[in-house]
Amino acid sequence: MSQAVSYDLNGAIAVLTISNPPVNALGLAVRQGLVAGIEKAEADAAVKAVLIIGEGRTFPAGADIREFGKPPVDPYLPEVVLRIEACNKPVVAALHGTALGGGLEVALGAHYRIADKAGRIGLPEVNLGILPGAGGTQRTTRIAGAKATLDLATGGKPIGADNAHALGIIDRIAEGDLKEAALAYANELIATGTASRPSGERREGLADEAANLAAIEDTKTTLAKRARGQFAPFRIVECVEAALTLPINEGLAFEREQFLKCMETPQRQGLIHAFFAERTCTKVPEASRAEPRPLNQIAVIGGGTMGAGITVAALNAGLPVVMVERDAESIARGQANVEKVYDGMVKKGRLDEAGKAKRMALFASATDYAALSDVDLIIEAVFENLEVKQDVFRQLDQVAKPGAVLATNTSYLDVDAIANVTKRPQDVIGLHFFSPANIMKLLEIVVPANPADDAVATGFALAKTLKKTPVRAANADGFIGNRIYKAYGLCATYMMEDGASPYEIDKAIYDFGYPIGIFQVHDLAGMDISWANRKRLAATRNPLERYSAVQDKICEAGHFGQKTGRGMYVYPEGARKGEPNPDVLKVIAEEQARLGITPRDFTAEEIMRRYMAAMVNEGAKVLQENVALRPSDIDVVALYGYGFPRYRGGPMKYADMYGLENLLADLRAFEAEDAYFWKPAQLLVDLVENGRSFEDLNKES
Ligand code: TC6
Repeated sequence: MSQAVSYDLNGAIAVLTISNPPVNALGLAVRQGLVAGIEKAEADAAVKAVLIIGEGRTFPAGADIREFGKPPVDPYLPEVVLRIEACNKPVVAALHGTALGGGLEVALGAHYRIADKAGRIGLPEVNLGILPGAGGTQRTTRIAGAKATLDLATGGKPIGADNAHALGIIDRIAEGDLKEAALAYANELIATGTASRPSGERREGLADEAANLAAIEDTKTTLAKRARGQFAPFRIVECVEAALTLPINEGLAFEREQFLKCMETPQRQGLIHAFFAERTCTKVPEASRAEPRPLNQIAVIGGGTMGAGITVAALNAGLPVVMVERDAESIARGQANVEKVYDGMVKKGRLDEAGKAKRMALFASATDYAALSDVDLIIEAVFENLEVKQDVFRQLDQVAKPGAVLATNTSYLDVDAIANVTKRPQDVIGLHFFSPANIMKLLEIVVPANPADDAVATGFALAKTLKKTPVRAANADGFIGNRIYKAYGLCATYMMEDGASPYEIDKAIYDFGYPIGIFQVHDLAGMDISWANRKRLAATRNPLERYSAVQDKICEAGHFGQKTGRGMYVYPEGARKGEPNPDVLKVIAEEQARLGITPRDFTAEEIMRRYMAAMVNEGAKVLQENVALRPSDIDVVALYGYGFPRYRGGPMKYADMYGLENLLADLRAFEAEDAYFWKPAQLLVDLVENGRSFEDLNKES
């Protein structure tokens, strides 16, 4: 037997224990071990039943994702599952932890399933751009019907053992020790002479034809919107449809075909890249050298939108928060901002009053900095102005206990300039939350010049507690995200001035897979914010940088976007979706005339080629300046903070797939019209010269 699957006898039961830490993924050794185990059990007349169980924290959490993209090696998972199902002795699977994807499919190959009460099961393959390709769509449909299968396989979210039991996917819930309960179950099957029961031959799930057809139609409708642009979810629906009509062997063959099609898509590559990228970003040098400091109580300075959002994120995570504001009126407003978020959730049915009360019980407020003397981490979230923030930090330095981590929530400001007003700059970090802070997953952790390792590690620990995705950024203007955003924002503005209308540009971006276009983002965020920023930077702007005044002119007319009912779009009374604003087209035409630009046509393809080239080129500069640790961290920032379509993996992954030499050729072509803006990053030039990719840099990090 392989080491990955051990074989033991317990009375008349052959126990196959899978051991492949950390998550018992179904790599080659496990697959071989399972087949060998079943064959050995079949060959032994003394064995009357087989038990498959996982060692450690979980039943297999799926196929080994690291094997995808490499040449597949026999035995493939579908064959392993068929071999288990064909066993002439009853096979019981005992599930605990997270029995996901291929793991659940192995369990469905078994004839009976028992699960630990706290166990979770699921078919999350869709999140990786593939589908349950080892019979999951066929067997689940036969047991539990189309709706349950579609919910699991197109939603990708695991469900609890109790729910799975109610659906018939799990036969029994283990009270007490899982292995003991599973052995007792197997012994019961032996004692009662219960035969094996192949899932592929079951028909309970096929009984209600009308409900099954309705589930297919409903899912198609939902996916048209939710899974726009994606490949795998629609193939899953086809597989479930096939399960309703085809004999099992044909259904399995159809599923396999669709699975292989999914494996060949760039979407599969993009999504699997995202899976590993969001795990790798937590691995930073500081956290590998030091343990985080304790995090039992935090404070938030400022009760505006940002402060309230951060507070809600912490309260949701069960972390007590004291909010501090300068006077009674402001703190009342801050608390009201927090409650408003919860009231909105209650109204939408996402939280009940008891849930709100439980969270608010962790909330305290104060108007005196003395209240901060015992907190472990203080997050300053006041107005985005260096002097104001420095003033706050001078006061924090007086009252915070030794060892408290002092964090500034800023999107642009120099964190060292803030840290250095204190006598403990080593305890200061930047935390760039994204708005709304209780929803957005991204947290840039800004590391100033000389931080203590454990202060940085505490930032990462906070992100974990808040269930946020942290990315380490060096202290440089705009950090990672906003700096890159500025570059492709400028690119969009230049295209607008050169002849692509903002509505064509937004449509191209939307069709690429973003939820909304960049000009819609401006309207949503308020155009006055970037206008103020442009005015602030006017005196120091590099004269070589092309400047478009179109959006300034719109702001000068008092049109700031959604909040004023007019911006790049017009918003008829109460509407959230805008319509093209004819005044904007007029301003653009006037600017073109003033600057002597003859507008030209842009195809959607060219728009995106330029947009991506600007994004990736700036990303490469961010890397070469060590502002980001690795290309995949930039991808995580784009995915979690800026709406980049996950199935494309992120801009740097996109660039690798597009070909860095193609991207460099694009930049060189654009450079002829604007040598300053389009100058290729040296890193990109070097990578192309050496035939290397961003993925090579990821591997070295
Ligand atoms: C499938 O099954 C297809 C079947 C059809 C075939 C025909 N493979 O997330 P964590 C690693 S597709 C390889 O930090 P948690 C992970 O990278 C698969 N590696 O832990 C990390 O490594 P690191 C369907 C895997 O407790 C370590 O394990 N299944 C796999 O927060 C710990 O992971 C899924 O999509 C894997 N399958 O969460 C499930 N899974 O330490 C994917 C994890 O080097 N996995 N690793 O960074 C998960 O959702 C979560 O990992 C979890 C555990 C819920 C299992």
